[in-house]
Amino acid sequence: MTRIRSAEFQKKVVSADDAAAMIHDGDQIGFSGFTGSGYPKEFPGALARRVEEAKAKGEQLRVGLCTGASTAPECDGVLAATGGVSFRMPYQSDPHMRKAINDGVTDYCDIHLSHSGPVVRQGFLGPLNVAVVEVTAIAEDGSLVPSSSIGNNNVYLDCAERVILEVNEWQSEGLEGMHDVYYGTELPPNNVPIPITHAGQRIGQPTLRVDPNKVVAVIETDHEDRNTPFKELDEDSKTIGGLYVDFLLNEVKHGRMPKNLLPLQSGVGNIANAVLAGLLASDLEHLTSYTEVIQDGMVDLIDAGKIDVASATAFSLSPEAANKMNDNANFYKQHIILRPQEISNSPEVIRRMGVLSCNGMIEADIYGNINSTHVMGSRMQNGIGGSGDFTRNAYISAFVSPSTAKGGAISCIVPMVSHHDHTEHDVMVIVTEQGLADLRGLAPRKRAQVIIDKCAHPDFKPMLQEYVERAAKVANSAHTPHDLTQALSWHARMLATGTMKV
Ligand code: 0RQ
Repeated sequence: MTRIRSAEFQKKVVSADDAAAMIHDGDQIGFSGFTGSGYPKEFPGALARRVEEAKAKGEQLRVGLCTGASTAPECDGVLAATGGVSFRMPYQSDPHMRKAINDGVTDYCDIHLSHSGPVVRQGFLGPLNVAVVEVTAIAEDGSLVPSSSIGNNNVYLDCAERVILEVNEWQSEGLEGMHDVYYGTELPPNNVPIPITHAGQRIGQPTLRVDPNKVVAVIETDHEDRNTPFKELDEDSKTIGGLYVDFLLNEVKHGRMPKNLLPLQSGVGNIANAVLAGLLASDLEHLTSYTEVIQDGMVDLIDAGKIDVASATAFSLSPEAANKMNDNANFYKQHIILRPQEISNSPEVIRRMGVLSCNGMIEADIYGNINSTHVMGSRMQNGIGGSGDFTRNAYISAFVSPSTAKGGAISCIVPMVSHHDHTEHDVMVIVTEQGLADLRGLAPRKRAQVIIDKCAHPDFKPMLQEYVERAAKVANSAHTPHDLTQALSWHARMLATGTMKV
């Protein structure tokens, strides 16, 4: 295969089944993969078959599954469906994996993406037995050309005792040169500043390193990334996108930001994509992005000449945009840099550059606390992902969501969030299709009124208003008034009255 340009690695080519046979019960495995791109395509299915065979014989084969972020049905899905995943970190969005986590079959360690590489390096998760990493090619000197995501691959390749590579011919060879892999991070006390001051700055090398002696298997494949299509933008998403862009333009007008804004971070999903569509419709130019994922809206902005450079760790593209990327990778690599996630999500770099963060949420409370992860406080949806890395360190941190969920049955604005991911101290702006609440400089009681007035759905405003007034009386207008009997029972009461149908 021409993609394996090193004779030493050509000798290690085996089938996925043979590679899966090298896995032992209890192995902790570091997989490549981030938001549906760059995950191994053949190995997980082969390992899932082995788990099923072991179960049929009454034996146990269970492994830990560490990644960059979410993968795809062919990776998270097939493995979780067997019940063979004992541990998962740091972000997932697969229905089988979600079920395994919520059924208590899989222990899920939901940590910030910027922490996920370092905790492995620091040894906090024990030894990493195996790394399974997809690459675009293996160069003559044995260095690895990364594929459509980098994620934690640099860490897993460095730390694993054994390495299995998947060389994927579907990935464009034009990706070579798009990546910037930084090997300057050290553990405290030897860590030094990450020298990035501009989204377009390259500070590392285009390839990943691996000790060839650790490579026990190389698998060949020609399989596309998951590439979920985006939904057609609905009116609410367009309204939210428009409100956020108007807010940014107003910041420029008041001299709080340059004309080309500051580097943009955009979360995953359809609303985040709608925000990017709002930017496309604006007159803004020479924008930059320092984010985690490049989604369709970002590619459109590059095509329109509106974004000069976008830095991320992965693609998360529709099938059409993925094909366009593959066909034109040589063009896009002039505008896109993919980095390890400990760099794309580095709090230090995000704070230094003044990144503008914009992420989705499950619910916000009237004081500005955000729940990004748990439906009804208990059921894990996806995970915190990179939202905390960006929110805590952003120049302006925003959350976007429709004001209601489940066809209008649930208010996404509540008296007290049922799970805390981002506290009121970190959240500056909340946007729903009803309006935008700018919380900067506001004390809690003022924040409550602004959030109810601007963001709550009219169906739920009276209940929330009544709550605020009752809380003020019960708590004698204390700093952050709550009536705990009402606040803590809000979700349960909604369920009981049938207003919520979760
Ligand atoms: O459930 O699929 O069963 O219908 O939650 O909601 O509306 O599809 O929203 O795709 O925009 O995701 C916070 C999950 C939003 C996402 C979250 C139910 C709703 C639906 C999903 P169904 P939608 P989105 C960078 C940043 C954390 C990670 C992050 C996320 C399901 O944005 O994972 O930001 N964020 N990373 O019906 C009960 C409510 C609800 C509710 C929604 N109030 N109560 N159910 N739902 N609101 C990227 C990375 O980190 C990789």
